Amino acid sequence: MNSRKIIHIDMDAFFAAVEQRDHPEYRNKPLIVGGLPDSRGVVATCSYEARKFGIHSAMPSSQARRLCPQAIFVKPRFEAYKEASILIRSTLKQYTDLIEPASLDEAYLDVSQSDEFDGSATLIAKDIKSKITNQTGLTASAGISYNKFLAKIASDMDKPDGLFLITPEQGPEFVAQLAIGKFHGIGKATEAKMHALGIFNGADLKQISLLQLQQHFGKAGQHYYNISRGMDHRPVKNHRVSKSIGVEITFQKDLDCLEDILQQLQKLFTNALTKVSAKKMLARTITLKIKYHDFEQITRSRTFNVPISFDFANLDIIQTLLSTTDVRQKKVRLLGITFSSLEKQASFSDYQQLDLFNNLKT
Ligand code: TTP
Ligand code: MG
Repeated sequence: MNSRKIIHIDMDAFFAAVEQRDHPEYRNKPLIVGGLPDSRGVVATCSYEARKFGIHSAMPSSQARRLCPQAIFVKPRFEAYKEASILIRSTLKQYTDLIEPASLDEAYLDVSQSDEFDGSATLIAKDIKSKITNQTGLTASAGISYNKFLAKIASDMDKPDGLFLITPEQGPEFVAQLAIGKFHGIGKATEAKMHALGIFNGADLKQISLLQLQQHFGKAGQHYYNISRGMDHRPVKNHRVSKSIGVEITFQKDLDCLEDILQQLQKLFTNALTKVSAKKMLARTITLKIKYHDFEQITRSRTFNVPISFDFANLDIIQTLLSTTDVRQKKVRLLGITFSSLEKQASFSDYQQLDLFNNLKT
């Protein structure tokens, strides 16, 4: 079997690195981004200079200050991180379409089909790293391996500014010595459960039968069985954002009554907009599609300056769109409503980590 070539890119001390880039006075200093120490806030992340003091993400900021009184504390500037993240993603897109963003500061790439650098994933990763640094002024670490599980672990091995390869030959041995708490996807609760079962590293995990793993861990059992052998078949999935979302309906009997047509279109409007909002998207363009009984097909669009919402006077919009069609003269076989010019509803909705800031009092 030909093995895949997966690269995992993870930015170094991401929020803190953006702050140090934008504020030279913070460079080479212990810097903490998150809640301020006199609030009940927590550390979102900290510079590598601060990590030497034992400070890490999710630690109460007050504790961080005790560990390092001279540390500089700053509040997060999410828009700046989002901007950097967009720039990083556009850089990654220059290498392959098969990119799976995992958070604002990390992504998987499948470069199995890439023939750049004679197909060397390590050289591609090196090039990605230097391009990211040129374009954003930030450093990234890259992990290279034959699956996502190992690529993710590899990107953590040589941080910051790291480059680490785990080959198919090294994979199983690498996993065998790895402490169970270092397995990505095994959280604190599962780690404790594994310890109670006498599982402390990959080699211990490999000793447990698939059946037993399934009994103890349910559906995840198969995944644990696989990763203890250095195997992970999950594909790199690019959540390609659809350019449009719509619904259409073909009638058994052609419509010739304007009232019926209006009623159908209002229903389609609601159904299509429900789909848009279920995807946590907003749309500014609406397109009406009509296929007449003679199979002639037309579309009519309108774009608004603001997102189209359920409160919109949809009947007015529909009537405007219909006004330059032949619905009064010709019978209608199919109607469709599509929304486009889509954007994400909330700029950070894909970013669950930020829950940590819920109790941020400043
Ligand atoms: P990470 O990649 O986990 O951390 P990092 O980039 O700061 O440091 P490194 O990868 O070099 O170890 O997370 C990316 C960003 O996500 C981080 O800069 C801040 C944010 N974050 C939180 O807000 N809360 C958290 O608990 C974690 C882990 C990260
Ligand atoms: Mg990171």
